[in-house]
Amino acid sequence: VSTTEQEINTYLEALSEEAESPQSLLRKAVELLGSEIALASSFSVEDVALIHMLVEIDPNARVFALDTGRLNDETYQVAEDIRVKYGINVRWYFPEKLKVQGLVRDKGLYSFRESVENRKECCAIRKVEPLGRALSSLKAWITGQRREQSVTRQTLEFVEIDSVNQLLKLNPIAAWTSNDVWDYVKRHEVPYNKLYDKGFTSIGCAPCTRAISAGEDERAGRWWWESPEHKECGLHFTEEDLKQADTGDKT
Ligand code: ADX
Ligand code: SF4
Repeated sequence: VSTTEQEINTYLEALSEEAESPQSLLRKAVELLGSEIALASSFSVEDVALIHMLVEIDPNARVFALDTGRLNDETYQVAEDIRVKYGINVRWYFPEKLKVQGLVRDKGLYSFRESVENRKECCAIRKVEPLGRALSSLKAWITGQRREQSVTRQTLEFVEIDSVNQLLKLNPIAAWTSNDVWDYVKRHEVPYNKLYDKGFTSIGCAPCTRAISAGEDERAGRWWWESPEHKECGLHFTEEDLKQADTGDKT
């Protein structure tokens, strides 16, 4: 599907008016876009809350997930609990096997620890390229990002244009706090990743995620060896980020 600029702008306008609650935005989005919109799920607590909202609106709502090959067992477990409880078919995307084979042959299994550049290379192969394939048949995608999560997300909009991937991006719970998310999940008894009970507050790949201590930032356990302004894996880059990376400002 090729989405024209005009079409994107029309949807942007229509959806921006519906952002007073996550549910109203999702309902309008599903009504307008049907199977051309999908939720990107890492099965974080934010994503499972959104899955619960989405299936209430449309039991056939589309959900996709990127399997980097380095996820925690607890993540597969909650993905399975959610699949069974809500009867959804999750579309899993995997990285190109030749790219992964080449990377680990040339640089080993933990190259991402050696530099920000190597870490971004691993994320590019294991997450960003598969994301491109997942988005190729869509006009919009939904994420569980929140403003509170990090310095890089403070100005997040409910509805924005993803200029890198040329489609719309919806962040229905951008304004929610961590408490809002947990209240929702507990109230509706939505299955969640058991790593949260062990001090994790943000969960990505197993070797790049650790639990945090009291007082630490929510995303402090992600790529903890890097400084906060680097902590995006490329899934949520803007064109501006890509330009800065080219000129060396970001790496
Ligand atoms: S990341 O960019 O640092 O990895 P984060 O874990 O905060 O992102 O997740 C933010 C949102 O990105 C999630 O709510 C989800 O919508 C999407 N996302 C992150 N990782 C994945 C994944 N492996 N598969 C699908 N969507 C993902
Ligand atoms: Fe690779 Fe770590 Fe990025 Fe996962 S989070 S894709 S293991 S660098």
